Amino acid sequence: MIDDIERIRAAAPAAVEAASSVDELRAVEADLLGRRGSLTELKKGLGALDPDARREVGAALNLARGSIEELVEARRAALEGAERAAVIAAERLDLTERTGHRTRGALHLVTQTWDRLVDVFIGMGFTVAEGPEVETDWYNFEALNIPAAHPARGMWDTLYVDLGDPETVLLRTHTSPVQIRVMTETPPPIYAVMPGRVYRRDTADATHMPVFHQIEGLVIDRDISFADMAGTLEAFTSAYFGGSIHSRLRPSYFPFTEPSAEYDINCVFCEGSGCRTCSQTGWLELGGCGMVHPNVLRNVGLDGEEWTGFAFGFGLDRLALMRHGVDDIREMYSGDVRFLEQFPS
Ligand code: FA5
Repeated sequence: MIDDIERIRAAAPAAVEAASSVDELRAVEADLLGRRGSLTELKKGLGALDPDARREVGAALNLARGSIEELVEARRAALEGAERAAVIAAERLDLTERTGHRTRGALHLVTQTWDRLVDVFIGMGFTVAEGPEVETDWYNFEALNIPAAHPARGMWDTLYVDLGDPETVLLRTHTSPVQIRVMTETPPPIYAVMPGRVYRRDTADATHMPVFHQIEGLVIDRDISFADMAGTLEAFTSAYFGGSIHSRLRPSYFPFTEPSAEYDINCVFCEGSGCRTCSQTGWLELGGCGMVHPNVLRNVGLDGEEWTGFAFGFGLDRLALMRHGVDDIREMYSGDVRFLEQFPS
């Protein structure tokens, strides 16, 4: 029996070393030390021995068990360490993948544009107001002289919210409802800009997003004329784009302004000489504007004989594209670090 014990002990290191995973090691351990293992089987023969031999064989069995247990424990620690290291390596996130990574983040281009626009208008004497993104039909349409079933509602593909009566609560399609809120809450004179996020059922393409931003402007005072609006927009254009870019107004239609116009600026890509982006016209359309319609003044309880004013609404994302020469609005929302890094502050 002593020989058998010695044979098992001598073979154990190679068997333990050959186990290449914790599971395999568990099987080897069971073969050697388990309830049906080879050492346990030998132990069952102890009862048949005389007392001296039993003592001698028993001591040899205990020694062999002790040394095999040590081997198994050492191998288990090594295998567990290797398996943990493999998991860590497989799940490793390489945060240093991009060279020249910055230690500090920056505001998104839209936020930077928002702040810059607000700064320009504050410099021109305007205040800043904001309104809710979930609006009622009254603020987004009715009060702006767009009654239910009016064909002009087709100008804005609307996303309705499942609240109250059908088609009474919606995601605002423009920032113009904030005009109504400002006029009902603040007595004139009013000189305010209203930046914000808006929603339309538009398909994303190079110049459109279903969620985008506008900045609304509203002036209500005595003796305000169309010339005041044209002058204000031209002053804004040079302050925001620099002196080489100018604006023009083209006749247009909005139910809440009369007369209405489209606000264009010289194409910033070709500076007016004509290119693919501006369809060879030399001009880029940025928004709408006009004199506040008498019906709108009436809807908010203002006397149209005493007060007149103008309003405008520009695509804020488009202003950002124009100012920075970006030719696809979707780039701004891709979250691609290579794009974002170009606008550090
Ligand atoms: C309006 O939304 C009017 N509320 C503007 C206005 C305000 C007119 C006050 C008169 C007085 P319009 O739908 O044209 O108008 O949108 C204004 C600008 O928002 C567009 O010129 C464009 O620059 C931008 N815009 C419109 N749709 C999108 C879109 N899907 N993605 C990005 N920008 C857009």
